[in-house]
Amino acid sequence: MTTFFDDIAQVTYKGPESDDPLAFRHYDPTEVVMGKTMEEHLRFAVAWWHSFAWEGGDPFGGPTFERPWHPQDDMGRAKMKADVAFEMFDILQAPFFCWHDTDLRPDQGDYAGNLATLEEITDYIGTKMDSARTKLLWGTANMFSHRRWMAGAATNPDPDVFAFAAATVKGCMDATHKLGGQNYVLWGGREGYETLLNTDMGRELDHMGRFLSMVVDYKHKIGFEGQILVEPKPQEPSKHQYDFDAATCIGFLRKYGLENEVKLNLEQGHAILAGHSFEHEIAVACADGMLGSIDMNRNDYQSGWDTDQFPNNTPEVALCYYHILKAGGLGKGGTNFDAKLRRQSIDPVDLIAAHAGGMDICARGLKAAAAMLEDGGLETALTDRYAGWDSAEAKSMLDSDLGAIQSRVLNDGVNPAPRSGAQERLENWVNRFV
Ligand code: XLS
Ligand code: NI
Ligand code: NI
Repeated sequence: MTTFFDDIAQVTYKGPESDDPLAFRHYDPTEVVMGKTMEEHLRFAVAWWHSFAWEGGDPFGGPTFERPWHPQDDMGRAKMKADVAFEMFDILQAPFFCWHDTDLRPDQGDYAGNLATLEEITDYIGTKMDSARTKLLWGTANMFSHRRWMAGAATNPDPDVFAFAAATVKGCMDATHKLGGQNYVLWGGREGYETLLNTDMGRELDHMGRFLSMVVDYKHKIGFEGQILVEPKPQEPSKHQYDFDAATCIGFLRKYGLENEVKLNLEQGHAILAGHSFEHEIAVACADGMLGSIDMNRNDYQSGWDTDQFPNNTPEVALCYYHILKAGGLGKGGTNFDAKLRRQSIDPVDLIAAHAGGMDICARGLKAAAAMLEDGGLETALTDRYAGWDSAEAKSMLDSDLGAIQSRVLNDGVNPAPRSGAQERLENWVNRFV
């Protein structure tokens, strides 16, 4: 046991009337909502990078968090960091966690050293998992921080960097598989460009497609039964990233024949950066059966940065879970808090409060979403809006051609009468639940 979270008791459900600052008011893991417990629906995960590896720096200043496992250049302290992580999982009763290789182990500067330390620390984490309730939602490789990745990983003009990336992903997939991970994620933070003046985009996309095919082949080779997910984000750190948004990723996956093998890990803040809402991104993925998992956070709407704050807006969250529930739920995916403290929130209790609050907001959103679905008002309005397409005549038009349709319009004197979209009535209806 470390002393990091000394005196902080397990966070438990105490109901909406509780004024305990560290209690769940909405997240009761055992409460059944639409046939499943909230724990089964939401599948919360803690992100190792934001909660334990990030030291509180920003572009203008260095670390603000002085944690006992800093500096993070030593295996002993990497293990202490893992000890603290599992103590936090226990306090929160967190069902899952997620990691990048670099969050877990100190950098050794070369591939063999990085692989050896990753194996050592993931063995250590594996023994901790034996006696914990917390499972691995996903693992991933950080192929964007070290300077070797500055011009990309799979899309790097240097084939040796491609090789280093392939070897890195193999090591991370092996570690994810060893720990029983339910997904493996690829986020292409440097897979894009800073300027088109030095970039052969078509070639880079072909390399990225081939790389992802190798990932899929390797998944089958080792019998990994988790999902392979790509995470869209339009920019930051690169000026332009190829996995721009859900629609772009789906097009990319189709181009390289990977649409049945790879799904999407969608993130609220990335949707905002792409000029979308989170529910837009979720709806795009759901329309194609491509929703894999979500990274739940929020951006500051004024700053224009990927600020990765904890979610705290019930109406926004409710509409996201509405689409998720409608599509049948998160499946093997989950709700990963890809969210970090503000750099002034330096106390250990801030970490607990941030997660407890985020879990509560998501639970509240889930309950509102379920109530909306159970009421059925939105669905009825949607069904009514498209009811004209239920007739055999309307359906047959889709197998027809422009000439035949023109004849019918002329013969029958088709002259459609506009109908209200009723947006305000629907918005008012939603507001009854959130
Ligand atoms: C960064 C991404 C990253 C991925 C995992 O913006 O959200 O944290 O989730 O590499
Ligand atoms: Ni992000
Ligand atoms: Ni993310």
